[in-house]
Amino acid sequence: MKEQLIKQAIDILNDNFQEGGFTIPCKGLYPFQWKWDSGFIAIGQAHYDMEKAKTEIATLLDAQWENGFIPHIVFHNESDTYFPGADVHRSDLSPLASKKYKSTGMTQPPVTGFVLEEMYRIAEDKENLLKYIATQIDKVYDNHAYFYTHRDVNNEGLAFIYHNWESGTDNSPIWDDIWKTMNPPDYTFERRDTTHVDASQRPTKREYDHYLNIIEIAKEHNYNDAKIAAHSPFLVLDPLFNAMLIKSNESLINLYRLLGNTGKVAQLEAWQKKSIKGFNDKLWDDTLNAYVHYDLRKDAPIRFVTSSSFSALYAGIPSQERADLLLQTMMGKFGGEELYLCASFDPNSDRFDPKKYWRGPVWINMNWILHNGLKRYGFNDVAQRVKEDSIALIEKNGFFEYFNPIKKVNETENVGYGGNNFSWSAALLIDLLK
Ligand code: 9YW
Repeated sequence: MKEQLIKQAIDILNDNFQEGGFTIPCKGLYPFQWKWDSGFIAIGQAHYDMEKAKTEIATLLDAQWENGFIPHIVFHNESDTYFPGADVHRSDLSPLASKKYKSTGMTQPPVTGFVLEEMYRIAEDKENLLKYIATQIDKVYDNHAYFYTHRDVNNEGLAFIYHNWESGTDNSPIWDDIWKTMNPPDYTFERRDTTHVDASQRPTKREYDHYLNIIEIAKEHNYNDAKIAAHSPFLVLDPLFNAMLIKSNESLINLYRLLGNTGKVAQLEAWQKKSIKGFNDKLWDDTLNAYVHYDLRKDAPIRFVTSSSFSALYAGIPSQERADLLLQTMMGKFGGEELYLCASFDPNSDRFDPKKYWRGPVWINMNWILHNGLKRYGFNDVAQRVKEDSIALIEKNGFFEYFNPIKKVNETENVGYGGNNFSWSAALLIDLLK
């Protein structure tokens, strides 16, 4: 069983690998290179073809902007199966954008630092991999410097996101109250995602109007961060995004030490200290016993529990005492026997929808983060359950993009949703099974 699943996963990744030296997340649905997908994909590739993993990350980092920014999509080709494409995003409006690649002007969770460390963990020839890391690591450092210089408006060690697509959790109910503060035009455009995937599993047209409206505002300001911070209707501190930054800081510190190149370590340690404090001070909710999102526009927390709330475990952010509380919240709300771990949104909330994208389904990349986070704090039984649930969902339904967390429904129907033969589901399953 295990060997068969790994073989299938490798076939999917090889099939999604493109000539330009990157891997698409999913045929038809997502035909370009996505930032955090590439990171997770490289972890899977590292197990069977380290050269491919190296190429994947090098290609992504090659699209870095002059200010250290790394975009969320790199448009390597002219595919028209995806909307909104390069002609909507118009990275050329920024004077700092890559001259070599068209891209978006927004980013995604900064996973690349810890991905390099994961590749090092997996590598058999560690010396050879360190040589490669030496050629890439400063670009990741520059990306972190970008976040601390241009995205930390309150100087509290936390980077803002200005678009829901930057969070990676596109249509989470977390954003619903922000949409109520906006009134975007009823844009005319042709969606492509709903030609690949059942519309009931994707965001609505009205949600897309909001997504496009924020892009238009950012474009009016030529993707200038200070202006975006002043004018974007969406300005959020996201616990997942910042946990990935903190985990990646830790990895950069470890890797620079391994390289014997410690010139940047003091700065990384200073950022790290400030970020961990900022995260615990600002994002912890004493009533919910969980980390939550924070709306910088309203200057108020967004008080819902999501799978992002638990990602802090992976970055070692909570004290053991707080981690215990977090685990209780997770098991109390998400961990019932009738559910697979881990739903993306609080299953007890009336905003929960087990079929709709980031409003409830289980995602394999989140499960991978949670599995590793739970292990870090010694919560081995729950970590094991997250792993077994991930394997069971894929075995039963296939390598889908997301899955219905309700066990009963899984017994009678196929409840893998979104794109099939999905790259990060394949890549991270390989890592979980190894
Ligand atoms: C979109 C590629 C991306 C992921 C995101 C996910 C989805 C794309 O797919 O967004 O057009 O909505 O939400 O996290 O990187 O897999």
